[in-house]
Amino acid sequence: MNKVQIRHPWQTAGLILCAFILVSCGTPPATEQAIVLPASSPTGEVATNTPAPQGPAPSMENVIPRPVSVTPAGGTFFLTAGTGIYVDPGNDQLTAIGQYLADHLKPSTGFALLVQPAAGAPASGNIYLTLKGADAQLGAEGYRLTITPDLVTVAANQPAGLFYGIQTIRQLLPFAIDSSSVQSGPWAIGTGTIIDYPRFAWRGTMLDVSRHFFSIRDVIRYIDLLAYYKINRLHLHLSDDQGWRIQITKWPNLTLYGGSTEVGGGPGGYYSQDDYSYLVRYAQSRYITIVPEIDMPGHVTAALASYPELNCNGIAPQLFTGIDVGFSSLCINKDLTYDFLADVVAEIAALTPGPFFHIGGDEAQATSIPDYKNFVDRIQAIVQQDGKQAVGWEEIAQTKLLPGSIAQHWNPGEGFASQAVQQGNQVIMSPADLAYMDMKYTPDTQLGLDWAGDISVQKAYSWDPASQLAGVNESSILGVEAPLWSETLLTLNDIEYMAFPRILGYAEIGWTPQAGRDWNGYQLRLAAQGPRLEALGVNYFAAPGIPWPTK
Ligand code: TNX
Repeated sequence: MNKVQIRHPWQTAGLILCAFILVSCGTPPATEQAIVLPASSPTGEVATNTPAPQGPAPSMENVIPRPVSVTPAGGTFFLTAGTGIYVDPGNDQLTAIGQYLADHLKPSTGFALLVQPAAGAPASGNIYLTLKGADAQLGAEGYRLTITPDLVTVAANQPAGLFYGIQTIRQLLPFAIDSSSVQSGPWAIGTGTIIDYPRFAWRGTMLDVSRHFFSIRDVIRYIDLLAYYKINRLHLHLSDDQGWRIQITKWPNLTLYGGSTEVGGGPGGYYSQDDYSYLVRYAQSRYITIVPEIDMPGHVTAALASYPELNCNGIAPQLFTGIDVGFSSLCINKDLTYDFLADVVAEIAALTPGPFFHIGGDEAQATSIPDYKNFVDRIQAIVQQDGKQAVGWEEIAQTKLLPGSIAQHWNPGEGFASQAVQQGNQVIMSPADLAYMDMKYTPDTQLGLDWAGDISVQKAYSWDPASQLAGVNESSILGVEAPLWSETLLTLNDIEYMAFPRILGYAEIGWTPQAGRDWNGYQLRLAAQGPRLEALGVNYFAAPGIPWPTK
């Protein structure tokens, strides 16, 4: 391993920042694996009714994100080999959700629970997922979970609510439920009622697959972990100076050449359009919307190196494997730039069912302000023509935003996001000094950067998105996103270490009403998640000071 010192210029905050990063070879390219979604039908034999085992259920108070309301009743429901999962008839989405639950319960219980249609509440001993009888108060993503000694019922207005109710059920079972091998049980769930719905519509995280490339296998593992905590947006940073990671059929060199390396000079990689579609579908099956980002007009060396004609002077720069920012720009006054972008946006938009397209827009120090404004006007129009809402880092709010465009606040030293609100647009909150998961936990953390300061687990949790920026309050906030930049991250293990456990806190900030959150209670709930993360094999940072039961 080489130890490399790199300068990170910081124009907007007026700071010069330094970072040490460890560089070695990168992750393998993604195109080779064929990953199969979980089986769509149960494979096991019909379960027989076994006598209910006895044993304690975990506290209902330990769910993360903390539900809106929890009312324990003091009894117990036992999941047994005879438990069936019943869903409303004639709805494929509900059958798939039921099967997802069965698939997740099978490895540790050894039970092959059957998913079956039911016109009404099933007999005693079963789980019932229904779109009937939910209150309007639950909205599109909320659920009501009712557990009696006889029945577990999740009622929601939309399938998403049932999916989130299932995540809660998983967390109400003993932590061994998350083990990948058969455990002895008993599988007890405390009785009571949970009423739950999210504070914000956007509960996201961003993964930078450009600075270092991560395989489809890595990303779907991450998606599965995000779903457990009810995160519903995965923003993929698909291009930057160091690498272009998504195939564009009309511009093949973007990936063939522009995707061929990464920070530190490793082999890079890219997603074929089939790979990307697979990821999108996989995320969809976990109620997660993929938000693709092509960063522009800066952060474009990989593109400029792949096509000389995109450069104002017609000369391609070298590929870039360092971590400086703010030095590259598309050629703003060339028509070809917009032909190129029209192709890129059209191809990605066609592969992306979600309504969002992220245009980057950050750190465009190599673009003049008038050029920047002109550029953002034109790219917003292109994105809208392809039927998507533009999302951009908050610098885009210096320009006239189209209705529906969204600004992402990241720079604690700037107030651009409030300009978006003044224009009637919404904001996603990702303040770097609180929400950047690539910041070190402590000065001793080996991975990560620290230009925005260290972010302890407590600091990551203890902020309210609605009291960060003057003029940006609850109603103008679409939600919260925790970005994970990958300058120093080479493997899935690295991703997990920086994201976990901080991301549980971000999930709760996005979901739970502010009045329902406090650090003292959260610490205890987080501690109780430790054994779950271990059962899931997550390489999390066991932050000192948290009362982890197993440490
Ligand atoms: C700033 S935040 C960046 C990224 C870097 C990150 C490292 C933002 C919109 N741009 O280009 O990767 O810092 O923490």
